[in-house]
Amino acid sequence: MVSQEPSIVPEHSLDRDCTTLSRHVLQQLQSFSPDAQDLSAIMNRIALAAKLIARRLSRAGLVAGALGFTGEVNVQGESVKKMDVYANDVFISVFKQSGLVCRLASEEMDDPYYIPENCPIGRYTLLYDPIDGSSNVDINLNVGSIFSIRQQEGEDLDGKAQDLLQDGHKQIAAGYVLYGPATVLVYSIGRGVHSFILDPSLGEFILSQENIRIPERGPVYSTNEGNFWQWDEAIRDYTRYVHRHEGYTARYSGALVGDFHRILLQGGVFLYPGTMKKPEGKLRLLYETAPLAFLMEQAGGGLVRGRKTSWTPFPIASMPVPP
Ligand code: AHM
Ligand code: MG
Repeated sequence: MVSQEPSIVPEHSLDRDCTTLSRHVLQQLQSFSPDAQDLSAIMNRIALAAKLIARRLSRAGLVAGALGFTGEVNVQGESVKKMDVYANDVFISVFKQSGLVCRLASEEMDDPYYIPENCPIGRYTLLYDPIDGSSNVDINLNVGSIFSIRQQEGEDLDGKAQDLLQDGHKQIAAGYVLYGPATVLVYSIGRGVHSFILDPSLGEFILSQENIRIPERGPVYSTNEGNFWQWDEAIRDYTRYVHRHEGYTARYSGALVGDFHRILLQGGVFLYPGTMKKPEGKLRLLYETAPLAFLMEQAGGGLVRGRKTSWTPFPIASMPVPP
């Protein structure tokens, strides 16, 4: 019998309405108010930064001076890579032209970067990790960018941006970009978590999944077990438990965004407990943990700071703990 099915499937099937990121933000806010337009424009700028970084990453091995270290050490005490600097500058330059963001603070800068000409109109601050998982850059493995948007509180007259040291619930939006086989942008403005895929032929992020919910259970635990003997006993017990029971598997890429993305979609837990060198853990609250926690809570998961102060906050979801 001859099949009646069409033999050619259109590249963008017509039952898909190709929702772009900026349109989605406006739909979410159900408004064309100035605030909604601002947020939509900010997301658009983040998308532009993501496209520029994705383009650089895709050719980095062919471009002189794109890979390797700069020889500098950043405020976190870590060696800076050339891609860290490039990506950091990309975010600054796309927001310089935006008129919307007055301050940017990033993992790679000692102090916040002010754009004075934007400050009278743009009361938003962007916090970001320009390249998360930098150790993966030189070997063409997945990396990410993480971002968080906060509204400026107070006048910040001393230029110290103290208002940023506030509760993560004050974030008005957060998200990340995963540079993998596809470039994926995941964001939330406090109304669910949504993911977009960059279609390079269109140069647009197109909606791929709306209202993502983390599965209630998942097999993956994601942590750097090379630090096992530096952890608190309670964390070691937890790890022994998953070793001894069936149904769990370890996955760790060395780039938080990639590991988090897997857990968001498939369930599981990510841990970065404190170590001897970093008793508070390695993850940075403003640029990494708070934005990802915002997303995780929006997706129905949770996070735990731990019972001891030496544990870093880490997103946790859907894994049973030892009895
Ligand atoms: P980075 O943003 O400076 O690259 O550091 C953060 C990264 C996370 O992406 C990842 O989870 C962790 O550091 C990996 O650290 P380690 O190599 O100690 O396992
Ligand atoms: Mg990082």
